[in-house]
Amino acid sequence: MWTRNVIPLTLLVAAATARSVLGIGGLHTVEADAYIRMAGNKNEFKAGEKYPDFRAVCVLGRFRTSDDWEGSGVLVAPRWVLTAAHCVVKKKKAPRLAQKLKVRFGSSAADKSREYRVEEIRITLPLDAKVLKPLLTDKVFKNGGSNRTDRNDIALLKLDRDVTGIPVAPLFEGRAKPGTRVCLAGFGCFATGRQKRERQWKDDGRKRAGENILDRDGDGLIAFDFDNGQADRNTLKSNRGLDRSLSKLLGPGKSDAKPLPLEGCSYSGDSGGPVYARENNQWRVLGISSFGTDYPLKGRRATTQYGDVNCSTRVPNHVDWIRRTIAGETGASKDN
Ligand SMILES: [Ca+2]
Repeated sequence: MWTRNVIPLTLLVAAATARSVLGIGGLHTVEADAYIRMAGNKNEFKAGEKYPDFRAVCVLGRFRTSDDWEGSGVLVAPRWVLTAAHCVVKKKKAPRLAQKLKVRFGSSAADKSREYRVEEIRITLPLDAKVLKPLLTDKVFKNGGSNRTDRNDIALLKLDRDVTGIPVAPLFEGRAKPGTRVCLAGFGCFATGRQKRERQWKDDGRKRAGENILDRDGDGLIAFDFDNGQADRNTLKSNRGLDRSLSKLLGPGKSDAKPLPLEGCSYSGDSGGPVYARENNQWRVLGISSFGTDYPLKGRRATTQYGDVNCSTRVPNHVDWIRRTIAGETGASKDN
């Protein structure tokens, strides 16, 4: 999975065009459908202590064609979806908010049965070209040399009516502990860490989920890497090869090279989707998938490979803004 628009998670690809392609990355040693079953909370993946309830995860786009969608999101109040700003800001010339967006809940982007119209888009920063251009151009989301990685890649979408029958996802409020298990979900493409080439990716609009170990609870970003057990792919063990500014944002720390059974990372199309962690005995949204780095950190972009680092906007930094916006007490940018 990855964010469609942001690089997969920003580093992943940036995509200014509607879809850059990666999606959830999974282990090549695991049956690929397990990631779909996990997102559907089927059988052993039942929502509870071990897995979040993934029904709150939605896909976002205009849906003029089956391919016409921009990223993922998560329901955080009956009428509000949290997503990534890069999924809703168009970057041609003067940046502007995307129009005519809809969200769909369910297991597939093609399923129209639970579709809601987006009535308003709110972002944390004023919609000013001077601010947004550096913030949301490809460079922001590019792997490697960018020193402009942002930490405000977050947006709220107000829907045309309340979503019923789907529990809202609670927000993470405190500090998360590196080493803790996280779960992530999105509608992005699927590829294993061995499928570098785009033609090998499965872009079927299905919802997938994966798990990982949080490596950093950093300065506005959280991060984990995509492991396969090989020490040389354990990028966050020492931040080796990471862009210096990103390394600074994430801070020092450790990382284990051992993957979890359903190790996953976000890719294109997963942008805006949630990263859940446990707090007060609840699964809560700790991160919103924003960008990713590409392994090797220098060289070709936009691949899903073991060693990639996933970065998500740190939700606890924005909890006050989220609550104020939902309560209607903010003067932030509105959809126009
Ligand atoms: Ca690792």
